[in-house]
Amino acid sequence: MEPTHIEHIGIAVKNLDESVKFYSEVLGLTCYKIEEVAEQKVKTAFFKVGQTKIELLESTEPDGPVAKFIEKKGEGIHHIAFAVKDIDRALEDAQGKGVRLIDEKPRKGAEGLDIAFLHPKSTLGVLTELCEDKNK
Ligand code: CMX
Repeated sequence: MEPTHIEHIGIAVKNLDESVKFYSEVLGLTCYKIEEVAEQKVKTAFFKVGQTKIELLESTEPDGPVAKFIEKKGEGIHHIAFAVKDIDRALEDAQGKGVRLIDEKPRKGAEGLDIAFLHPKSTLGVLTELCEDKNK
């Protein structure tokens, strides 16, 4: 699979505006984009730290994956996303090694990336995302 870097870290928050303040006013990072991903029932805010991004996630629906996560575990790290060169191959590879896939095929995520999730029950409890930037 050979990930090239951590593309982003997803952090589940209850209130996007309040959480953006912490990252901008305390850490001094710039929020360069707010984007709603309707399919995932989330509103996201992005910051860059080197080549890695921080993605804050607020649920837009009470039954969305982020709302369910916060209900069970509270606010905090929701997922880690690895950049890969060939996401189709990476998914095949993971499945071949017995990993349970959430997405059998890549789909479009925030920032126009092709993304797919691996189930946290087969990734040591950490929801793991694979991303490929096909615009590069
Ligand atoms: N990290 C670790 N464990 C998680 C988790 C997460 N982010 N989300 C859910 N789980 C765990 C739950 O705690 C639960 O564990 P237990 O059975 O031990 O209690 C188990 O997974 C099942 O959770 P659930 O609440 O019953 O939820 P579902 O099975 O309905 O869905 C999951 C879980 C991971 C398949 C679903 O949340 C999913 O498809 N996630 C991927 C999509 C997503 O998270 N999108 C939001 C971000 C999108 C973006 O970045 O743009």
